[in-house]
Amino acid sequence: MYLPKGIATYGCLGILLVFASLTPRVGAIKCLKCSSNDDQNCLDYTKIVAADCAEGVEMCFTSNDGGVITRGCLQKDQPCEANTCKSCTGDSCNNHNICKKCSTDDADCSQTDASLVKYNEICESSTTQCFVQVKDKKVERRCATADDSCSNDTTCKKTDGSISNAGYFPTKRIHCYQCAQTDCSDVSVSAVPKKPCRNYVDNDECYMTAESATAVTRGCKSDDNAKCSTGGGEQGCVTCQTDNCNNSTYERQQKLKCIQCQGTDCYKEQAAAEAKDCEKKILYSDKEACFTLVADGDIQRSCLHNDAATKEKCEKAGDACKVCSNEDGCNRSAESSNFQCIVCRSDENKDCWNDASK
Ligand SMILES: *[C@@H]1O[C@H](CO)[C@@H](O)[C@H](O)[C@H]1NC(C)=O
Ligand SMILES: *[C@@H]1O[C@H](CO)[C@@H](O)[C@H](O)[C@H]1NC(C)=O
Ligand SMILES: *[C@H]1O[C@H](CO)[C@@H](O)[C@H](O)[C@H]1NC(C)=O
Ligand SMILES: CC(=O)N[C@H]1CO[C@H](CO)[C@@H](O)[C@@H]1O
Repeated sequence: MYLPKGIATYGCLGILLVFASLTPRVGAIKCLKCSSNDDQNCLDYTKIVAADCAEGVEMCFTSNDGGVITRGCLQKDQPCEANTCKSCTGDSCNNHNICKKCSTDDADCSQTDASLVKYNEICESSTTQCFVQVKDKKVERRCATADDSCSNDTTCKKTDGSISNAGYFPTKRIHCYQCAQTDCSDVSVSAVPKKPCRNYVDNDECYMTAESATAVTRGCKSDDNAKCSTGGGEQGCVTCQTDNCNNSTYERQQKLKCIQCQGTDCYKEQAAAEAKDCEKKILYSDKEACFTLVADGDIQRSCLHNDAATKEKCEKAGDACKVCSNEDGCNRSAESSNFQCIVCRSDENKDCWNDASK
């Protein structure tokens, strides 16, 4: 058969090229290649597509540099130290799962969501689960081991997927303002941290206590050395059960409105809409309250904290002073005047004219 020289040469080259692309190149493998520095997907191997390594490369690696995760082809002389790097043989073998790791000694493991990159840890394999648990009231996070098992899913979780042990844990735990002394005076002004409590216990509460406007302490009842650990029993301690509820200033504006009246018209039932603001500022530990006091042939309805003398009078009056805090104008119900008539006759008793008390 006759072929022009040129065609024969190109034909041969074409066959060679086809041949080369069909046979695997000796020693070249595919690895996952990425860095979490420029692609967060690198933390999740399922989102990374493997790519060819250069000729001669036989291993892949996943490395951790201060939380920055890098996956790639391990060059011949490239170091891969056991504590920060995992190497492996086989296509796409560097599909290690990534979890958060921090210990019970690190308060931030309990008090933050552990989202900081420094907590990233490379697990043994793609199927290694993430683990988070409460241990001695503190949180621990890491890659799970075969021995880890959870008996209570509130305080222990073993989960699939990358970074699946991040987030506040247990999910439902109270957050409180936590601070002491001057920077603690007004949480709306200074950047007072509001965060989960250091310890995790059931039915925890936030507290606030203060010796003065500049000596305020806020925290969690469960804190080691908490100033208020019994829940309001101690002098000046106020506790509460909702997130960041311990936010009061030393003195605060009252919110409750009270009926405020005195004299004859004050006996009858009052309209709740007539309730007025209680203007005096009260201490953080004072409970807002309205009162109705019937004594000495007079009636007074007002705010309990308006002045110290009235409060004292109300306390001394016992049942004659009714205190309430449940709603605006709660001190509105009718009171019987219960007045007594003085009975006398001036023809029998001269004093009856102008000094009837005798
Ligand atoms: C699980 O732990 C929570 C939180 O400590 C606790 O309230 C609950 O009673 C525990 N449940 C069981 C079944 O032990
Ligand atoms: C204090 O917390 C309550 C809710 O618990 C909220 O309604 C109020 O605005 C907060 N006050 C300040 C000063 O943060
Ligand atoms: C105030 O009014 C409420 C509702 O009318 C009543 O239940 C309560 O006993 C009254 N208390 C005072 C202090 O007047
Ligand atoms: C909303 C609010 O102030 N909640 C509580 C915060 O803490 C103070 C003092 O500890 C309580 O008096 C408040 O009820």
